[in-house]
Amino acid sequence: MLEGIIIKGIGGLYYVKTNEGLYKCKARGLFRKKKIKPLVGDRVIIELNEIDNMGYIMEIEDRDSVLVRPAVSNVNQVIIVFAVKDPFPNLWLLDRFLLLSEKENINPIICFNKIDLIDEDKLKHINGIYKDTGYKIINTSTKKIHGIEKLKKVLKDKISVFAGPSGVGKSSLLNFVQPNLKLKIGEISEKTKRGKHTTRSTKLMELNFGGWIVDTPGFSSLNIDFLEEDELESYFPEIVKYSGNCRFNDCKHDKEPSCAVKNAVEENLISKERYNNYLMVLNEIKNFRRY
Ligand SMILES: Nc1nc2c(ncn2[C@@H]2O[C@H](COP(=O)(O)OP(=O)(O)O)[C@@H](O)[C@H]2O)c(=O)[nH]1
Ligand SMILES: [Mg+2]
Ligand SMILES: [Zn+2]
Repeated sequence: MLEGIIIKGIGGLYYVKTNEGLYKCKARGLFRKKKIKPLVGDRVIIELNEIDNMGYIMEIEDRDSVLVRPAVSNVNQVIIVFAVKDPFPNLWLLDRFLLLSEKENINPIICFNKIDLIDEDKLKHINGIYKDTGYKIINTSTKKIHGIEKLKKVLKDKISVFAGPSGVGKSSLLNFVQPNLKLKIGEISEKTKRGKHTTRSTKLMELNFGGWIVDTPGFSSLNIDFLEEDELESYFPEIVKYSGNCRFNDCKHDKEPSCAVKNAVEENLISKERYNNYLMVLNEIKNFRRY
């Protein structure tokens, strides 16, 4: 019996990293009967078969979390990487990434990369938009080598998913975190390569200072049609902070009078950008619920 973690799964075969090495494993038939599918990220107990030197997954430890896309269990955090410039930061998209992490119950960390491309005032402004969310923010640059140590500290001993649009510097950052990863820089996005290898399997990459990185373009889908109007505010930490003081219990912080959230926006306690994005998502939900 050996303990390990599933780092890759291909066609019913699972690669399990243990203290004694990497083993190709099959899942015990019992799992299939119970309709349990082992996931990358699962902590498992395996038994080795001397004859074919394969392992069998005998037990799967209870999962702390399950991310659907990419399919990984036990993810501790998602590092949402956006460039402050080139490409221009689409904060509306960033907010969607944050929404998804909140929904999946996975701690988001915002990483603003390419800070060498803007001046300090601009950086302060963009950081300020997220100040009241309470999310950890890490400013980085791979050109000026800034923030890499901070990033490493956050990644240590955790399972982290890197998410964010292409071209923001995810691969560059990871290469600085651990040079032997040798990820290709400036790779065209997965989508444009259609035809070649469209289905990339999810894989955990081990960090030599402890921890795991999920090698994937991140959340592949930013569909938010799973959101309900009533729960939306619960995914905006800074809105939750004030919504209890609205006059109406079911206040959506839109056109309602005596709204504590709108007051907080007026007093700069909630950033206008975040509030506007909240309204945009709210309207989107209202629209698709109508059909
Ligand atoms: N100015 C600047 N450019 C960067 C920085 N990090 C990455 N880049 C550049 O941004 C481009 C995209 O980087 P890449 O790591 O492939 O982005 P990915 O698509 O998110 O993995 C490359 O041309 C990198 O050289 C940075 O901190 N500052
Ligand atoms: Mg890349
Ligand atoms: Zn309100």
